[in-house]
Amino acid sequence: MFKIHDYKGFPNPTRIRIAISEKGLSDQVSFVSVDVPAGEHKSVAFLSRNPAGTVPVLELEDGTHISECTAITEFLDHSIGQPTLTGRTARERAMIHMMQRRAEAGLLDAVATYFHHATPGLGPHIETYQCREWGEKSLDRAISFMRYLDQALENRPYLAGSQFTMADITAFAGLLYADIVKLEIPSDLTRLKAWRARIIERPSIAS
Ligand SMILES: N[C@@H](CCC(=O)N[C@@H](CS)C(=O)NCC(=O)O)C(=O)O
Repeated sequence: MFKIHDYKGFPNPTRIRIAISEKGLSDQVSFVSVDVPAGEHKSVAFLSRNPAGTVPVLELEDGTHISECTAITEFLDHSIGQPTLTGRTARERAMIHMMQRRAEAGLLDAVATYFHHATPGLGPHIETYQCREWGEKSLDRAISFMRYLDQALENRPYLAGSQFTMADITAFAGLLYADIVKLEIPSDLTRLKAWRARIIERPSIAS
C-alpha cells in the first residue's frame, strides 16, 4: 500500500492517476489531498516531502517520498508485472523518455508557465513572481509544439511508437492544461485531434 499526495483534477496529478489505472494498481493506493489553491503545498510540512513544492508526491511504506511524475511512473510501472508505460528494451526506454521529455518541456511545462506568469494563476498568495512576457512567449512555444506533435503522429499511432506509454500520458496532460487556459488545438492539426479522441476512450482516462 502506498500514498499519493495530490490535488485531484490538476494536470500533473492526473498523469499519475492515469498511470495507476493503466497498471491496475487502484486498490493499492490511497490519496491524500493537498490543498494547492490554499497554498498547502508551500507549507514547511509539505516542502519536507518535496522541496519543489509541487504535487503529486508518492509516499512509500518505508516513508520514502518520490516526486516528479516521470520518477513516480517508473516506480509504478516496475512495481507490478512487466513494464508497459516506460518500455522494456533499451530502444523503447530511450524513445519513451525522449518523447516524454519533449512533451513535458514543449507543451505541459510551457502551458504551465503561461498559466503561472501571464494569468492570475493560483492567485497572488502563490504567484509571488510573474513575468508576463515569458508567459506569453511560452504560450507561443506550446502552440508550435502542438504542430510538432501532429507531425510526430504522421507515421505512428502513439508518440513513442506502436504502444500507449508515459509519453502519451504527458502530452495528454499538456492538452488538459491547455483546456484549462482555454488554448485550443489549431483546427488543422487533425492527427493530434484524432490521437486525443482515441486515447480519451481508454478506461484509464475515460474514468
Ligand atoms: N515536474 C513536476 C511538475 C509538478 C507540478 O508542477 N504540479 C503542479 C500541479 S499540476 C503544482 O503542484 N503546482 C503548484 C505550484 O506551481 O505552485 C512533476 O512532474 O511532478
